[in-house]
Amino acid sequence: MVSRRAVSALVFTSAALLGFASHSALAQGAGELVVYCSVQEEWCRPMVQGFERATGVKVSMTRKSSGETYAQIKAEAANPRGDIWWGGTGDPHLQAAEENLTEVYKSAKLPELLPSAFKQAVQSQFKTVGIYAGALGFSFNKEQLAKKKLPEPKCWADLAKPEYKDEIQVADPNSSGTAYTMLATFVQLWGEDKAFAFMKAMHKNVNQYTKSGAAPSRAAATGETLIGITFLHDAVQQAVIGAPVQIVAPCEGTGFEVGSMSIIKGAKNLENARKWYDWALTPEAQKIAIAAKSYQVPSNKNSEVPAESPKLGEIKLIDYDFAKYGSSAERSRLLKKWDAEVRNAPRN
Ligand code: S7P
Repeated sequence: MVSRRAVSALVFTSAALLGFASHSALAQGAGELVVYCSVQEEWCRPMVQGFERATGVKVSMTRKSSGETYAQIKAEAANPRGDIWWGGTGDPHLQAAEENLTEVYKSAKLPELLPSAFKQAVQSQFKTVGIYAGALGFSFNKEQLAKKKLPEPKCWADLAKPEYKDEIQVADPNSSGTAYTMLATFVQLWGEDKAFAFMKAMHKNVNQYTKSGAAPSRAAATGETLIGITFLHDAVQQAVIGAPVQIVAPCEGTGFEVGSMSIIKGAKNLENARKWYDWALTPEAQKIAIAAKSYQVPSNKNSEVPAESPKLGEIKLIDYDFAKYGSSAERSRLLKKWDAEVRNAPRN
């Protein structure tokens, strides 16, 4: 037989344990954040450290390319694991917004943003927002070019010429936001038929479709490939560290990205996701890019623009239609068509 004293001691201990458990669960809930980061790892890490220092929140971060992160958020929709998706090209963020995979949030920081970043928020009914911008282009290794006695490529059209056989690297637009920006840029520059004919011709010159969008600029820097198609700021990063690369804003004009951020629908740490969102739009947080050698143009009007950033005002930019090319139907259709007609086309 169990005594009354033993029973009440048991009840007290269980209550205390329960109280402790729920307290630590609460403390955990108040103190954590899961970030899906789609810029380069070198920038993701100091952002995490900066936020942890500023707020005391414990962050776990995973780095993946834009298209991959979009696919992961979609796959996890029934049981979201991430809280905030920070960085990566705007099109897949817009697609996620349309598919209701991300949360509405109107940060008090919105009035401080450049028009293109604010427009991204309005366009998505405040489910995403611009955090930086950058133009697309390519870079080539000057030493390799001289060694191979090849002419300098200056235009997109040059990249389909037979003299550059096996000399070009670009990412796969399924995984990479950069490469999807390229695909959508060609369609907007020339119309769909001509764009696909061009990509099929250029396919013969592509030595590798990488997973990550910035990888081809690193490969051009080391001479692993002659030409790498990337955002210009990714090529600048290589030039700044002394790589023998020439950076080209193509003569026909080019597309650009509004790199974006979204809170994931069903985020378990919603308050901390909002904290990150507000903080990431401040000039203090955006300045972290400079130390990380990331030369996008930051979205807060008061942020310092790195001296190394490509001057977007001096580049011939197309009027990129983010609403159309970030729409679920169009992005899915174009990727499917690219797989069927370009990726699997013969290379000889
Ligand atoms: O390196 C920075 C950057 O170019 O990477 C992002 C990019 O989408 C991530 O790489 P993927 O192309 O592999 O998706 C850009 O948003 C960003 O400017």
